[in-house]
Amino acid sequence: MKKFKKFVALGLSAAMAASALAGCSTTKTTTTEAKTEAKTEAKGDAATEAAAGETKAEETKAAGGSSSSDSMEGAHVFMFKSTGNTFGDLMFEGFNEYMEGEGQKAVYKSPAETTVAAQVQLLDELITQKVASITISTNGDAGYDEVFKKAKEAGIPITSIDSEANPEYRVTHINQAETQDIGSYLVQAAVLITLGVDYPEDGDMKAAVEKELGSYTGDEIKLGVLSASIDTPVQNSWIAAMETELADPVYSGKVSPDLDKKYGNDDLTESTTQAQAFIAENKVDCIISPTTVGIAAAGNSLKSANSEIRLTGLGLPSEMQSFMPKTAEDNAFDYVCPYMMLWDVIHLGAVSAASTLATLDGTFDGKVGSSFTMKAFRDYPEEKYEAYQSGDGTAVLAGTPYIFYKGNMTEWVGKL
Ligand code: RAM
Repeated sequence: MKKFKKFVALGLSAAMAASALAGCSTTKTTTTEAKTEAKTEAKGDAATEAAAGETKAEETKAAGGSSSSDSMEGAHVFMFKSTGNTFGDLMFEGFNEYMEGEGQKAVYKSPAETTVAAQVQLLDELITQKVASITISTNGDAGYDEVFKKAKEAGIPITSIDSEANPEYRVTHINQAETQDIGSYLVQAAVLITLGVDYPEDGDMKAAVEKELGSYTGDEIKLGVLSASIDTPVQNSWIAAMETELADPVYSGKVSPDLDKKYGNDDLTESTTQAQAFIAENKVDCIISPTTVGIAAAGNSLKSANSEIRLTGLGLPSEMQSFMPKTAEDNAFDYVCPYMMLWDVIHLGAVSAASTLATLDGTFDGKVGSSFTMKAFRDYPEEKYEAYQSGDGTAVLAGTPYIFYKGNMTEWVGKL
């Protein structure tokens, strides 16, 4: 019964998102693709470094009709972990569109470096400039208390998205999809890919894993993880969920419960170095990269090295198209990444905008049971979101993971 529900959830969400994303701006997609090609198609080290250098130079960027010199007073700030990350850009696209629709001004502000210190410094400046709200994906669990306290005292609400902020200071956390689902699906996909099994048409990867491992007598399968930073809350929660999945007796003696973990700090150059280390050591069968930067860097490295190591994780179809099958006729195993997953990043950003506006008008306080209504957004109808207990704080669930594989890549490449 549970499996059936999961299959339906995956199927429904893919269909929903396909229609929901039909209205994506083509201009944005073209820019994203061009940037991606420049980054991921960079063959030699020099070219890769040049692309990464460009990203670093891009200190902060303001969008939504404002420039960095404009007044920040009254603006709704969206802060990602660092600049140069399409995932962050797409979340902001949704955030900005929803805010603009409500006559509000949104500003994208992210540090060049993926560190707590760099975010704290920016936050401090923005609070002084009297911004209206802060929506943040954090680079770590600790180190924000002082600056978050300053925001609280100034009456500036903090909402976290993607990577959690301290429950004591945030109104709520906008959770992209169930953490355990993401961790479980990633492990299941990595095992099936290692065994050369296509994404099952019925969507039930766990049943396929049970069947395949039941008759598996080969060497113990070893999985690697190429993550963001060692401190990033969201990636660490997914890694913990992967370890929970691996503790299921179905994997016992067949798949190692120990993940070989490396960290590329969501930086193209560092992620490439770590992917190359996996190739040189040749100890893992499949790399799981739960970051869009890491998976694209690993795709490029594995493809260039013609490595036998396979890849899956959380990726943007537009950034992964050179490393994945394109049509149902393709042999998925001719490519380094036969299938992977993500969720509707643009819609996710819009949910956080709706949450923030409801907080500011006093109708949502982030406590368990408190709710807000998000107006119709693109092809999504109006929807109510309710806060639930999550760790020591609360969260709001924005979506579910979708699988990208040879059967639907063509459709997704232009959308996300
Ligand atoms: C990266 C970021 C982000 C993560 C996605 C999947 O862009 O690390 O935190 O959620 O990938």
